[in-house]
Amino acid sequence: MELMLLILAHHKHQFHPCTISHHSQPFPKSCMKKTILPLILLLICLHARAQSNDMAADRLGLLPKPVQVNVTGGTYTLPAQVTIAGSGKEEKHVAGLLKDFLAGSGTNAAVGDGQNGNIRLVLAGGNSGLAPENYELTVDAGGITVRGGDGAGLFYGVQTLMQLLPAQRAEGGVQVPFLSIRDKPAFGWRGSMLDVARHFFPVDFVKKYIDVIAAYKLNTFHWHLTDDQGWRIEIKQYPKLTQVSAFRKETLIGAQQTQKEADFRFDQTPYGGFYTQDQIREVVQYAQDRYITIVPEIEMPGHSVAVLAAYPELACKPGTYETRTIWGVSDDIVCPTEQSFKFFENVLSEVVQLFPGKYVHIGGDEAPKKVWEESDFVKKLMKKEKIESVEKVQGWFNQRIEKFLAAKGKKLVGWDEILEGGITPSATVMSWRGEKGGIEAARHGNSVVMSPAGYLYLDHGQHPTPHSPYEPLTICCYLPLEKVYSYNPLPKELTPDQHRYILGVQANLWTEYISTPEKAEYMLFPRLLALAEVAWTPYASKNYESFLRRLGNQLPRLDARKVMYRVPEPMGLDSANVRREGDKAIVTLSTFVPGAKIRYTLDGTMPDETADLYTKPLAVPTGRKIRVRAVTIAPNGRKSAPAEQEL
Ligand code: TNX
Repeated sequence: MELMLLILAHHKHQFHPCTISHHSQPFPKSCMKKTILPLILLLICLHARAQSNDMAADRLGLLPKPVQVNVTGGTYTLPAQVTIAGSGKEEKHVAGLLKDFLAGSGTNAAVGDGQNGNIRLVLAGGNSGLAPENYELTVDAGGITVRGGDGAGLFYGVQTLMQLLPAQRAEGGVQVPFLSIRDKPAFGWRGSMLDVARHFFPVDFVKKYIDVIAAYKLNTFHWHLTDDQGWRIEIKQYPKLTQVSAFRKETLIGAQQTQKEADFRFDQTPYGGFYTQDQIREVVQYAQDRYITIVPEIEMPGHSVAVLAAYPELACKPGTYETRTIWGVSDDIVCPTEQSFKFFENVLSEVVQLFPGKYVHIGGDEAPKKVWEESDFVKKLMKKEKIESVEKVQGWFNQRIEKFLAAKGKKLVGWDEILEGGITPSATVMSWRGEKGGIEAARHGNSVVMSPAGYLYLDHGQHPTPHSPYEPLTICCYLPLEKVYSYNPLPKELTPDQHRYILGVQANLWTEYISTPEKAEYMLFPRLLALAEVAWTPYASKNYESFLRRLGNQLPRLDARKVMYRVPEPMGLDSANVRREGDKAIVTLSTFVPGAKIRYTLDGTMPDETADLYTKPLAVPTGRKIRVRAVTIAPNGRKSAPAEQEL
C-alpha cells in the first residue's frame, strides 16, 4: 500500500485516477503511456490494489471472497429497529428474506415502501449496469444500499451484508464499516448434490441445507432422488414406487469395501421414506425463493434395482428383485424395452411438472451391460436399430429420453458415462471420474459441470489416517479441506474457447455411510465452503491462507445455524511445517477457529480438556520418536480429531 501511495505521489500527473475506488474504471487510458515505466508501475498498482482488496476481504471475513472490496473508513450504526426500503416485487421479496435473517440474529426490521430506509434494496439490471447475479453493496453515512442485477444479485448482496453483521447480535446498534463491494460469480452452475436415496433426509433438513448453501451463494441443488437402495419421490402413476421401492428390508453394517461378502452382517431393520409431491413442491418453492434451482435426478437405466423390486417386468431377466441392502454397482439394470420407455417417460412427465428448472438429471452412471449382452430382446433391438455395440444401446436409450425431455422444454444432464454410448451435442455432462469426461465433452462442444471425485466428493474422509478411530465411518479416501479448495474447474488441457463449455462446478454428498443430518453436516462443512469459493471466486484470486482467515468468521455463523461442522484440527504438525533446530524439532501450531484452544500431549495419549495448553512453539527433542498429538477445542466444547506427527 505505502509503495503504491509513493508511486501515486510521484506520478500524480499520470496516475492520479489510478485509485482503488470501485466507481472509476480500474485504469484510465492515460495510465497506458507507451513506456515501460508506467507499465511496471501499473502492474505494481494492480498488485497493490489486489492486495488491499484481499486484506479488506480477510478483515471482514467475507466468504466467498468478493471480486472488489474497498473499505473507506468510518462506520454506519445500524439501529436496533431497522427499516428496509424496497419498491418493486423482487426487492420486496428479498427484503422479506432479509427481515427474517435479521430477526434470526436478534434485529427487528420492517419493510417500508419508499426510498428511505437504513437498508435500501434496488434492482439495477438491464441498462443500469449490473448483470444477473451481480451485486453492489455500499455502506456510507447515509446507510446501506444493495443493488442487484436481478433478484439473485440482490439476494447475494444481502447475504454479504449478513456476513458483515455479528453472527449473534447483542443489545444496541451494530457498527457496519463504510465500504463498497462489487461482486459477481465466476461460474453460473454452483452446485451441491445430496443423495437422499441411500439414506433418506427429511424435508426440514433439506430446507436447512438449502438455507446454508444459499448463504454461500451456491445456486444449484442437485437432488439425487432414486437409486438401488431406495426411490424417494412420489409418482402418482406408479404407486408401488413409494409402497415398495421406497423401502428396503435392512441395511449392511460397516464398511462394505473392507469386508468379504461372506462376512456381511445386516441391521435387520426395515428402512425407507419418500417425499410426497406436495413436499417436493414445498421444497422447490423454498429453494426458488432463495434463488436455488433444483436439478432432480432420476437414475436410469442403472442404479435402479429399487424400481425392479416394484416393477420386475422392466428387467431383461424375469425374476424377483429386492430393493438393495448393500452398496456398489449392480448388474441388474432396466431393460431398454418399450415398456421401460413408457415407465421412465411417465415418471419424467410428473417430475418435469414438479421442477421448474431447465435441467433434469438422468444418472446414466455405472450401468454394466451384462444383462443387456445376454438379452435376446437387446440383440434384436441392436439389429433393428443398427446399433453396433451394447454400450451404444445406452447412448440410443439416452437420446430417446433426451428427445422426450426436450419436447417438455427440458435439458438432459448425465454422469460422464453418457459419453460412452455416444451423446448429442445438446446433452450436459457431469464429470465425476476425474476431469477426463469433462475435458472430452467440452472438446465436443457439450456443456460440462465439473465434479471430480478426487476433489469434490464430500463423502470421502477428512483425516489422513485411513479408518481413523477419531472419525466417523466413511466410504474411503482422504479429501482434506485444502484439496477441495485447490480445485480449478477450468482444466489446463482446454483452450479458453473450450472453457466456455464449463458451466461450473459441484460437490456431491453420497450417503451410503451417512444416515443422519448431523453426520451429513459433519461431512459437508467446512468443505462445502471451500467449494463455494471455488465456484464463486476466480481461480487466480483464490488464496488458501486468506480463505482460512475468512473461514474463522464463518464458523460462529454455522454454530448459530446449529450446523454440526467438523472442528478442524490444529495446523502446523505436518512435516513441511516442522522446523529443525539442532536436536530439537520446533512445532508451531495454529487454529483459525475463533476463541479455540489448542491442547497437546507428547506421551502418545489423546489430548483432552486437561492436556497441556499450547501457548508458544514447542521444542521437541528428536531421536526419541516422540508422538505429538494436538487437538482444537472450540469455545462450545467441541473437539477436533487429533493432528499427529512422530518426531
Ligand atoms: C460413485 S458418482 C457413484 C455413486 C456412489 C459414489 C460413492 C456416481 C455417478 N456414482 O453411486 O454413491 O461413487 O462415492
